[in-house]
Amino acid sequence: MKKIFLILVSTSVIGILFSCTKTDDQPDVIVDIKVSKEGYKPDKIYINRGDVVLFRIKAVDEGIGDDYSQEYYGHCFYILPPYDVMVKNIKKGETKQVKVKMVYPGEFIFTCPYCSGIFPTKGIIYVR
Ligand SMILES: [Cu+2]
Repeated sequence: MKKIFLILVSTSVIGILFSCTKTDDQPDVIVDIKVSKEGYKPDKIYINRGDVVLFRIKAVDEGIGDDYSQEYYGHCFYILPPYDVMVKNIKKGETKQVKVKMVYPGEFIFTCPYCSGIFPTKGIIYVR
């Protein structure tokens, strides 16, 4: 009996540790974001905790470059931990999407790791 309990507890702990906030659930909200060298529009996003959000990120310029033979090109959309959600290499004119269950309350920065050192590609998601 004790053993079964321990197994149950440990598997659920592992489940929590490795649970990803990315999801295949139906979205509650759709958020369209444009990214360019001028930053993200919008750069402030307000979400209700627990909502499944479909982020659709469109790059309106070439970001760090349009040489698609390179490992890094275009823009990114990265929500910092604990979300830790990354959408890489969005080409000019392209829209990429990701669905995230917003389980953690607070303020979370999203950014483009490629170009945020040069351009103001940074924003905040408020989850409450
Ligand atoms: Cu960028």
